[in-house]
Amino acid sequence: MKYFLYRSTVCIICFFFFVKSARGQFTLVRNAQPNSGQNNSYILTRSFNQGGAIWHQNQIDLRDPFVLNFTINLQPSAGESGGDGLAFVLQKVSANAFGSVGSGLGYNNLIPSIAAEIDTYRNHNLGDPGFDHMALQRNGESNHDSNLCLVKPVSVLPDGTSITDGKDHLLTIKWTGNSKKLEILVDKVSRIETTIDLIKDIFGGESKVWWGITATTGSAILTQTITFLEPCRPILYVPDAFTPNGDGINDVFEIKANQRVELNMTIYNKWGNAVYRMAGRDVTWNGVNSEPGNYVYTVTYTCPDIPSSATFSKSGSIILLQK
Ligand SMILES: [Ca+2]
Ligand SMILES: [Ca+2]
Repeated sequence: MKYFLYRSTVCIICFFFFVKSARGQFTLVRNAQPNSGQNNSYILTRSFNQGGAIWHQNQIDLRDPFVLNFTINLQPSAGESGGDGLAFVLQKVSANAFGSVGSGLGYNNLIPSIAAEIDTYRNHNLGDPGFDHMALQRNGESNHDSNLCLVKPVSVLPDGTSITDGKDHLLTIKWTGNSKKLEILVDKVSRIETTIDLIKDIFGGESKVWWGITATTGSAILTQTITFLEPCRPILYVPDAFTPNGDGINDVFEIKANQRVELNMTIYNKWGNAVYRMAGRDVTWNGVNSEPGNYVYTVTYTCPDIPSSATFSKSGSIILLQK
């Protein structure tokens, strides 16, 4: 049983490292600069024909669920609408990838990749509609008439007004991991929702990818400021056995997470009957009055502190060993 305890201890150390490294470690590309005085805030463009990108230094694993939140602020020059815009991108090209400035929004020609673009400048040759739009594009193709356009353009803001208003807006990326649902929200309102096997169909079986934001200008100016907020990237650590014999080692079945989560756990016996339920920020089962043998747990969980958090789920088997 020492093995289980040891593994738990290592994982607890992992939690803190993971949480610490989840923010503030971006590689800045081309014109991207820190937004001085603001934590985790970057200005990607501020003049004509610029391009900037921020890529997190740690790849994200698409087998795990996550919710990423950014504040985006697109400020045009006085009296102008501004261009070109930005994109949230997952890519497998490099840690400092960049396409080109102008209409490609910095994600064009990145293969393999998937990009949720926020496009504020109409390019007729790329099928752009006449309003600020969001679309989901595959493999660096910016043209919405291409079959690499996975979700056709919709207005960025739910009310159809322009996002180049110099105000802060919340951009949320939700990925459910195993159930393969990708959702993009703006100001907590869903704009794109699709089911897609990112690992198999986009990244050729690779689950770890670079993630970040690209932004460009061309003949119009936008000051594009991106601030990365605390993410919801819960990883659960669940033992696969416990020994409720009172010796102080692995006496209790306990689910831990790498960040603050709300958990809702149910334990089932081998006949599929629920024998125990517990909800809260820590969930445990002491196995008292239960026979040794195989059990199954299911747990749903969410990040209570993170805007637009999703509810995730996980299940597996547990062995209650002889007392
Ligand atoms: Ca455009
Ligand atoms: Ca477009």
